[in-house]
Order: sequence, then C-alpha cells, then structure tokens
Amino acid sequence: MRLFHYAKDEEIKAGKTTDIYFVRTKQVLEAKGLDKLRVVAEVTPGEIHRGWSWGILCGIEEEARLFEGYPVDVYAMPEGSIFYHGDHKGVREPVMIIEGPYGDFCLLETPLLGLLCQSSGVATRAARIKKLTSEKIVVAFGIRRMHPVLSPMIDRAAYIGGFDGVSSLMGAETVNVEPSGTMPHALIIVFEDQVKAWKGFDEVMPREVPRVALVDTYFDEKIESIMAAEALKDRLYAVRLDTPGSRKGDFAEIVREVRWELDVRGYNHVKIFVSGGLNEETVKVLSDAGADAFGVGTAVSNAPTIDFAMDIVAVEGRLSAKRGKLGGKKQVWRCQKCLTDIVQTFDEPQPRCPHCGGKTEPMLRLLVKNGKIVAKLPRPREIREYVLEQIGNLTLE
Ligand code: PCP
Repeated sequence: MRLFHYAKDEEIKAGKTTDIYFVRTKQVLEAKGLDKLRVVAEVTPGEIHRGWSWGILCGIEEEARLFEGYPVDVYAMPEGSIFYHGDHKGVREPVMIIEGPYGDFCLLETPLLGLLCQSSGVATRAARIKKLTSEKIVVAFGIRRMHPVLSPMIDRAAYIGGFDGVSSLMGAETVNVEPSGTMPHALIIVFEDQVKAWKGFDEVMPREVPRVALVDTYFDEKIESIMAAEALKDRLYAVRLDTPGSRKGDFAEIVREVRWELDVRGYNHVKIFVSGGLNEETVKVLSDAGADAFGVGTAVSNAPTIDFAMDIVAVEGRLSAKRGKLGGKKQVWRCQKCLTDIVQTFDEPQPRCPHCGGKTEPMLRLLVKNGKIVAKLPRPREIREYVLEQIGNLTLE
C-alpha cells in the first residue's frame, strides 16, 4: 500500500505515468511491424512564458536516468544552459534529441516532458528573481505549496536557477547545502511573547544558525525590530518581515522605516529579510528599498511550466515532420561570446557567430548512448555557477 499519491521510480521508468494514447500507439505499431523503425525525435520549447526571451534548462540529470537502459541515443544541452524559443533567425531550437526505435521509447514521452517542463519553469523563475536581486540572498520557501514528493525537485531547480538557499531538508540534501530558514509565527505564538521566543531560539540553536527574528507577529515591524535588536544585540543577524497582506500597505516603505530606525540606534549590522507573497515585481522594489534577503515561495515553486514538446522529425533517415515543425536531426551552435544560437542540420560544419563573428560550440551533446549514460553529470553547485555566469550577460526581456 502507498500512503501518498505518487509514482515510484520503476513505474515512471516503465512508462506507467504515460498518457494512454502512447500505449495504444505502441500496440498498433507492434501489430503492424512498425515499432522498430528508427526515428529522430526532438524536444523544443514553445513560447516561453509571457514572451520571456530565455529559459533555464533543468531536469537533464533525470532525463539521463529515465533513458538509461533503453536502446536509444539521447543528445541534450548541458543542464543549466539557457535556451531560447528560436535561434537568431527564429528557427525553433531543440534542447534534446532522442534517436532510436520509436516503439522502444514512445511510452516515455509524457514523463520526459514532465521532467523538463516543470523543473525548467522553476529554474527559469528562480534565475529571473536572482538576477533582479543581484548579489542579495534569495531563499526558496515554496515547497509548502506543492506536493511533498516534489520538494527535492523544486528546491533543486530553484537552487540551480541561482537561489542561494532552500528550506526543505531533502531539497538541501539533494543540492548538498545546509537547509536555510528562520522561525515561524508558531514559535512566537506558543511562547505568547516575541522577546521570550527570540531569546529561546538564541539559547537553544547552535551558533552556526543565523539569528533571524520574525518581527511582525503582534506589533508593528518597526517596534518589533527594535525590540529584537535590543534583546539579541550583536547576535541578531537579521529581522524577518513577513507582513500579512491585511497590513502590508506599502511594504517598501515599511522596509525603509525599519532600516532607518535600526540604523539610527546603531544596529546597522542587522539585515532585513523579507518574505510573504514576493514575486518578480516586489523583490525589485523591496531590494531597492533596502531589503537584504528574500524568502520566495509560491512565485518560484508554482512557476509557469515551460511548454516543451517532443516531435518526430525523421523516420529511418527520411525527413518527416508535422506542420509547424522542421524536418531532420539538428544541432544548436552557440556563440561563446554573445550567446547567440544558430540551428543547423546536424552534420553541417561549425558556423561562426552571425552577430559578433565569435567561435561557436555545439550545445546538443551525447548524454545517453544506446542506453548507457556517457556524459558527466555535474553537481548542482556547478550547474548553479554555470547559470549565474550565463545570466550575468542577459537582460530580463
Ligand atoms: C512565510 C510566508 C509564506 C511563505 C513563507 C512564503 O511563511 O508567510 O507563506 O511563501 P509565499 O512566497 O508563497 O508567500 P511564515 O511566515 O514562516 O509562515 P508561518 O509563520 O505562518 O508558518
């Protein structure tokens, strides 16, 4: 018996989470002797949310695990790569190619898309928020909004996208960092006294846990911030403002006021951590107002998914694509200087960048060869660094 509604690894690998029409397709192809025809299938993104011009590719490690043991070759962009809807001419660009007998992998279309669409959506949103807050600290607080079985995936994607910390224990373990968090209102309410709660936290928690006092439970944020600073003095690392919607008014003004009142009392060392309903618009405004750290929940964990689709583009070497898609196996070449992409047929020679003349490199690299994972799977920390390096050169349009 299963306590929660989720699919196990082996069920996903066996295609149990697929859509029924792929099962029927497989049955028909087998009955007609067509299931062993070798196809090239490519995965391309539809329009990226709200016309955003780039996304962050996430889920490639899981794709490698999904296809491991299947008689197919898989090429993919490295995890953490930015991708565009189209190249410099608007030609839709593949992020992944699967080559092999269609009947052997058609059941995997649904899970392969699911692995990419959601995590890339989360990583893309995280990268955008990280870019808006530049060097400041951003922590993923959103796992409570999603099914708990997804918390490692969501926190990993947020971290890869550039977030500095994640709140879930399993998410933190997945990306090999310490989990990040402060204190909930519950702690203060059970004490029925915010000062006793902050002091209790300070007394009990090991030294390495930053003292971040939640300062919006009973009184005004300004008053509670001063109370927290006076109670914990130099040990207070930050105050957290999770001002409820009913009191928020002008949240940026509250941040400016708290900063001022702490500073004039000599508590310049105390940082301001904000959370509660933050999104791309508010993090920028709050950052400009003086917030030093951000806890972002729903905006990242419930990020819009990326609309990836898988399409067959060749059958037994013959070009064959549906309306709206381009036939043939392709390569995506990326300028190493300006990140311009050029989509060509797979075997065409390496182009120069049409914009700056820079050197290009092939982005679709062999991940799985006849069922064996052949690429090195980088650690989350390395993927995150790769993301931060790329987004430093991009705008948010
Ligand atoms: C924070 C806030 C939001 C959470 C984090 C962030 O929780 O109230 O619910 O998610 P969001 O970006 O989707 O709003 P706490 O202040 O720790 O909540 P509580 O004390 O009520 O547990």
